Amino acid sequence: MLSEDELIFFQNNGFLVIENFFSEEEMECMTSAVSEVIAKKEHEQKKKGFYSGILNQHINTWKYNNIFKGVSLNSKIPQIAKMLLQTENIRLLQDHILIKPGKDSKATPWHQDFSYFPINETSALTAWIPFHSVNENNGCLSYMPGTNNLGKLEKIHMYNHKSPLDEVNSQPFIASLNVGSIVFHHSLTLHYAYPNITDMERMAYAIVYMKDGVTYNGHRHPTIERGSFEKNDNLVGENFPII
Ligand SMILES: O=C(O)CCC(=O)C(=O)O
Repeated sequence: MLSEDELIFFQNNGFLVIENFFSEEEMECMTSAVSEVIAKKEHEQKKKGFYSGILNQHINTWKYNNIFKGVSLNSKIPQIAKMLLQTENIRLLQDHILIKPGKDSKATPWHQDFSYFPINETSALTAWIPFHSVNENNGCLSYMPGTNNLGKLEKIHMYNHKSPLDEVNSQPFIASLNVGSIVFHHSLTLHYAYPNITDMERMAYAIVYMKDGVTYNGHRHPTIERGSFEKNDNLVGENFPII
């Protein structure tokens, strides 16, 4: 499913773009699922908070939308995630629809996803799927190649635009993508999303997988029900389905 060169590329660079990954029908199906999710969530009051102006999200859509359940659990995506994480069993940590508002949105600052995950280990990755072509004008991602091999860098808060790039000696890779593409990135890969300066919202769907056996770091997180896990417990159970 992945070539040896693609695997090596991911190990060395921390991300992998696969073009023409989805057929038109698959994209249409997911696009209609996004509309369903948004219609369902429309009545919910939008909270102005942490990610305001950067990203609006709908988390854990797989729990109530069958299309996203199928895409995240029973598709070629988790099979590729297993190959990239070099493991037989993975678990779904979360999925989310990520909407970058048009016109006045801010960049998503440089960060390593690991800092925001509720896990002690770094063996996790994200599959990121845009619903339109994305580029520097409408919030595409940009990666610092090789940062997946630098370990955990200083935590960059979403509102702290201080650049961690002094620690990094490489040039960003701007992941302009056509519809139908997917990009995978490791939880340690430093990445950024451009502001969306177009009139249209930028819609993407992201799925986060972790290696089976990872443990809870004790921090509050939307996927962890209060009291359900103690620090250092294995993250198992129906909220983290094994694949
Ligand atoms: O979609 C975005 O703007 C940012 C996404 C991101 O940073 C991620 O999925 O890890």
